[in-house]
Amino acid sequence: MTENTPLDARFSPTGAPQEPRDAATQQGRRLTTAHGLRVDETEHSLKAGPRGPSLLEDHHLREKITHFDHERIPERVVHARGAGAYGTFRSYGTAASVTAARFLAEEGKETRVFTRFSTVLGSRGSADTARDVRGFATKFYTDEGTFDLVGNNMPVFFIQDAIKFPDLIHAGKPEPDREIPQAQSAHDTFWDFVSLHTEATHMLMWAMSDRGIPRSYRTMEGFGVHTFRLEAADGSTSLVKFHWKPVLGVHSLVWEEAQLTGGADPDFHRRDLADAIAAGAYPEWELGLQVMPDTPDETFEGIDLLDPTKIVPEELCPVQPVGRLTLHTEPTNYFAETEQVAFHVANLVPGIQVTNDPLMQGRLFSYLDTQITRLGGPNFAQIPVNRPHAPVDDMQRDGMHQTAVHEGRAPYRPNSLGGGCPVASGAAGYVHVPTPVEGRKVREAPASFADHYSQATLFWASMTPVEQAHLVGGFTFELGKVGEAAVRERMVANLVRVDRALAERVAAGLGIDIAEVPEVTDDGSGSSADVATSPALSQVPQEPDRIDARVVGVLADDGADLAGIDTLRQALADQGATAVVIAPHGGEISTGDGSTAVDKALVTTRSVEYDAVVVAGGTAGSAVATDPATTVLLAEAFRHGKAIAAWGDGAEVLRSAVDADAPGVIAGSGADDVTHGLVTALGMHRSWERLATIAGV
Ligand code: HDE
Repeated sequence: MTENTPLDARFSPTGAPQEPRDAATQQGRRLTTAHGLRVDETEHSLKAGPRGPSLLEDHHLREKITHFDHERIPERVVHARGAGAYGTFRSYGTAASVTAARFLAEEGKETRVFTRFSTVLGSRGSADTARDVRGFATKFYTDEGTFDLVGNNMPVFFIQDAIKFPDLIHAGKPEPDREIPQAQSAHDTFWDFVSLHTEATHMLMWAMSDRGIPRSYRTMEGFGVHTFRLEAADGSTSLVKFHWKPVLGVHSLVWEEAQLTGGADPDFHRRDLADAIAAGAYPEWELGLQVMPDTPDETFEGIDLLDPTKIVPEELCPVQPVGRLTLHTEPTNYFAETEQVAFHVANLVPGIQVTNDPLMQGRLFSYLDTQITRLGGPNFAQIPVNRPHAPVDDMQRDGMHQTAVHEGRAPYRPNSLGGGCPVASGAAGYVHVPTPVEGRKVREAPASFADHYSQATLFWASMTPVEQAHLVGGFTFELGKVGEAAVRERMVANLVRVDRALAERVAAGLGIDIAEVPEVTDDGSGSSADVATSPALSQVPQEPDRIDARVVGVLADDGADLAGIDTLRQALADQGATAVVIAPHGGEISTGDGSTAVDKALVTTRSVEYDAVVVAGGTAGSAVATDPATTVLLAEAFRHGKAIAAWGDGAEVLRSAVDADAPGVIAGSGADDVTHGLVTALGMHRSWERLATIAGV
């Protein structure tokens, strides 16, 4: 096939089948243009000399270059970097008592979805593993219209009021004079803003914790953040928070690993999602609801449910599962689908309503508004990925990129010329729950929004010592990149309000004398500290999770125990995980009577691509044992708390690089002896004991 094949083979503007190509045509690289004209590029280049057509006269050239000139569209103003997939949501039917939305209420109901995950700050080409919040947006193509759940992987947000969003993003994006740094919050303007803006403190705890660097989209929780109002078929209402719980557990990278991955594989999360789906290890989440009574003050246990900087601890209101999401189909074309998908918080179906959360209210305006620029006009809902799967019958007409050919002559209502059609659905359609309103309309935050610290303290207190050490590391790294001493000190002063030990440890790392840090006066009244700790906030697993599509690097060389490698490969495959053979050279490694393919040459790989590393037996004294890249690979995997194993004389290779007696390091005489321990260790995600020792806690 020539490079031009896709044009002929796939693009037929009239929908007519393309003529088969004969050998002569292929040699001549004949193309069909968008207008159906044919051009022979070889002829063209021969003729386009001084005596041929002038370049502007050549309409084939103009058409091709003109289209190329317009191939880019604006990237998203936030959440520009992302990856998505199609899937199916299957309802358990358990939500019928709280919502009339059929895709949730009917047991066993299956609804097609598209989900897009994203980072917030980076440009479209930035690295996946930057420390950042992750977007988790799902479009449910329900029978009753499209419902978009446009959430994040953290349950709270930096601000309580939409009007501050441009300030937050201006502070977080690359600084405008030199446009650096890319895709990160570790710079002066971000910390200047958030240190002056104490309502961000709780969210900062999440962002600086391991939640800011997920291992995979597949191992992230998702949250609707705002409180929604659900309405049941009988008209009763409740206040509800949405949660996505990953079936594989919640797991993160460690910070050094995330940074290295940004260089070694900037597409790490995108690749992981696509690889998992391609391998049939379909990512899955349970959708759950926290259901709270719809009281006039819209609070629950003293927590203002309209304050998006507050969680409702799961210990106070358990998350009840209502259905399961399975992502099983990769998009065919990144641009057409993942780039052009347009989510909107106001895409709602009967049974799901918004609340007066002042952050959510601003979002109801922003999404449609930004998409009119990004997607070039008001008709982007006609793009295939955005099209509702329910029938649409409205009076919206014309506009840029209109692809529908509307019939009739009466696109207005009321009409008699169109027989009164379409008929407004009235009570059978989407009806806003009537809510009483009283009082004075003023631009100010309610008193209940003034507590900026108690849940930040709750978060800190709920972490294990290792997770606390990672949090200290996150703050210290980011503030260490801040040039302005006053900003660093102001932030440390805010952290004193969260927890003195946290502030002291960050201050020590920054070389700040905590005694010199000015006292912060509390701008908050009251506290919504409802529980002392919320164990649900910790990510350390209580028991091993599933290891679907986890990747294990197997260091081997010519002469290695190939039968052992096969045993390991099979044991991992049985659990849905993959073994990747790493050797000093590409091609194959062989041993007497057999050989096996090398998946990665040492020079092309780095430890961060593996969840665990194993040294095969039969490698002592071989090139893989003496290659400095092996030592680096093992040392990194060790520092990052990953499971490490070796069998036979592979243990010698291991011992020369790391402390083979440390927790999470497994050795045995044959491959059989290490597989069980390896799978269990992978399920725990890290050796938390080793990480604790490394962190000195
Ligand atoms: Fe967004 N947000 N946002 N946001 N947001 C966008 O919409 C905005 C907020 C979230 O994969 C934009 O089409 C405002 C919270 C996700 O395409 C824009 C405010 C949460 C995505 C926008 C917020 C989110 C976006 C940019 C404060 C979690 C990516 C492009 C009032 C609950 C969706 C676009 C995708 C994208 C505005 C705050 C989640 C500009 C004004 C809180 C997951 O409209």
